[in-house]
Order: sequence, then structure tokens, then C-alpha cells
Amino acid sequence: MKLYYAPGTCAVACWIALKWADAAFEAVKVDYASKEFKRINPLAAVPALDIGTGRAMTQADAILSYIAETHPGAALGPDPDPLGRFEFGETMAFLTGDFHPAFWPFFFPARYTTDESQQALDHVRAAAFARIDRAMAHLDALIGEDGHVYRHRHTVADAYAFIMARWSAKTPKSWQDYPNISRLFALMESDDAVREVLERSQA
Ligand SMILES: N[C@@H](CCC(=O)N[C@@H](CS)C(=O)NCC(=O)O)C(=O)O
Repeated sequence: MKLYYAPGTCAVACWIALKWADAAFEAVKVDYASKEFKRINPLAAVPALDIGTGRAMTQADAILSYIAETHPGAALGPDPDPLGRFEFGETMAFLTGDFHPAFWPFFFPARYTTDESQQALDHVRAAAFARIDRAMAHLDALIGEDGHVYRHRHTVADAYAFIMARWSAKTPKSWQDYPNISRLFALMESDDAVREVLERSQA
């Protein structure tokens, strides 16, 4: 199994999940904009996971769910009851569909306006920051005082939320300003597997 990643991206959450699952895999660093990688994922985005079926899997939510489902002993996925599955799906959809996309206009404002002036870019960033803050506040409320994103326990949602919330350090309000997200960070930063992945993925 091969995980295609770029440093600091949501693909690193998949790497953490694979480590937690004790899966056998190779992490392959890519330039997501390169021609070679577009042959693996035509959408030019990481993560992609090649399990040898002839087509790499894409979409972080689906990949993380696949890792959780194929490694049940690691208990990284939802509780099996319908409400448990719903809450997990709702959480992952928020993280990948609302939280992650909120950051992109802040980091790449030129993609979100045809006006090339500095003022236009500043406006996009200001609007983006309001969405990021709203999503961070929602994540903070989801986490609560135990430091976990889903039902008071360690799941792939923790890995994804942690890696994405790190991006807030580059915005006017960092994760340290949100008390429950700070609790998640304390748990993640004291996890040996997480520390190893952060070190290796940034190398
Ligand atoms: N919907 C995709 C989005 C993946 C995505 O945007 N990945 C980012 C890294 S976190 C990326 O590779 N972006 C490249 C780009 O937008 O140019 C998913 O959830 O996996």
C-alpha cells in the first residue's frame, strides 16, 4: 500500500491513521501539481492511497473511513449503531467539507477572485478568516473537554482535525486561542506515533 502525501497537508492525517492502525504501507512524497501525480489523481490533490487495485483511492474522508474499516482492531471508526455512524459521518463531512475548504481562500486568495489587486486579495483573506474562525469555534464545541472530536474517544477524526487545525497558526487566531482544540493538541502531541509522523512527513 502506498500513501501519496505532501508535507503539512490533510494527507498527513491519513499517515497518522495508517500508523495507528499498524498497517503496512509506504509514504511517498509528491508534488501535487506535477504531471506525474496528475496521472495518479487527476484532481491534483493529496491524499491518494494506492492499494494495488489499479486506481488510487482519493478523498481524505473516504480513505480514512477505509483505513478504519479495514483495521477494526484499532477502533478508529464509528460506533456501529445508526446514530453512531451518523454522528461520525456528520463529523467527517464537517471536517472535510467545511473546515478544510475554509482555509484555502486564506492561503490562495488569487484562486477566488478575478481581481488581481492587493486590495481584492486582502478582502478574500478577510472573508476567509471569518469562515475559518466560525469553523474553528464549531470544532472547539465538537471536541469538548475530553480532547476528542468523536464520542470521547480516539478516532481518525482526531488525526484529521489536528492536522487541519495546525493551519490556523498561520491565521490571526491560532488553535491556542480555542481551549478544547488545545486539549486535542495536547493529546496528539503526546502521542509517539503522531510525533514520528510529523517529523518524518516534514523531512
Ligand atoms: N476533497 C479532497 C481535497 C484534497 C485537498 O484539497 N488536498 C490539498 C492538501 S490538504 C491539496 O492537495 N491541494 C492542492 C491544491 O489545491 O492545489 C479531499 O478531501 O481529499
